[in-house]
Amino acid sequence: MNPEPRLVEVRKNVLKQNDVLARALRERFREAGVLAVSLVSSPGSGKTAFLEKTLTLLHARYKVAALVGDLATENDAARLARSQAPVKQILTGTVCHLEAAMVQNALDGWDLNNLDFLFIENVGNLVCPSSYDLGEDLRFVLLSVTEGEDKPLKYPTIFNSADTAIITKSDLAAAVEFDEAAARRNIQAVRPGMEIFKLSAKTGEGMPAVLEYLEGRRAYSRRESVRFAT
Ligand SMILES: Nc1nc2c(ncn2[C@@H]2O[C@H](COP(=O)(O)OP(=O)(O)O)[C@@H](O)[C@H]2O)c(=O)[nH]1
Ligand SMILES: [Mg+2]
Repeated sequence: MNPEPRLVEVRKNVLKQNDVLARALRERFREAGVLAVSLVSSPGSGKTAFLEKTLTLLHARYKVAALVGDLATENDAARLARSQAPVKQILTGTVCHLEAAMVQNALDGWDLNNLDFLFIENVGNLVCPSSYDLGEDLRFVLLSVTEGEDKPLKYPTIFNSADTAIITKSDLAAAVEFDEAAARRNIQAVRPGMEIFKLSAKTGEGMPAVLEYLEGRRAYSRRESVRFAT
């Protein structure tokens, strides 16, 4: 049998190392009772806008924080910091995704016991982030009404690696003749049974349902960790 090409072997080792770190992060989040939620999408789908709204709305009742990944600039961290929540920018340079080690480093000095929700905005990309587990409890994939209903079919892996889909910029749906039924059908085709939310970070339409979902998920994972620990 031919040995594996060296590139494949190195890539497998990187992913394996990432999985080990991600598992340790997941354990830390569970012990601290924090729900870690990551966001993936193409650039410009509205991850930061959704987070700005979410952090602001949750801030009154919960301790929330965010990490935000980009190749360059601290722009998104500056936008999110307006919500008053602790925010840290992760600059990846030339790397098109976040890795568990970057999340671990960014959390250095943060007391997770002091948090209820940790949001992680991944680098805008529909390919690279799908292979990297960040230890998150929940991964949202965003699809904006302006980018075309066929994206789930073109980029199935990112939809498959996510838990929940969010259709964003619903306020622009009519202007771009967004075919919601087709988008839902395409999401279901690559990830049958996937829960889908639709919202506008601009008008706030659809936000209460997502917040309720997040609160429910946090309550559920806290109950599970208590059950697990006893
Ligand atoms: N009309 C409208 N524009 C939005 C909405 N969400 C984001 N945008 C705009 O879309 C652009 C990209 O949003 P951003 O949050 O930076 O996307 P990201 O790259 O995924 O973080 C910005 O100009 C936002 O103002 C929305 O719900 N409605
Ligand atoms: Mg952003």
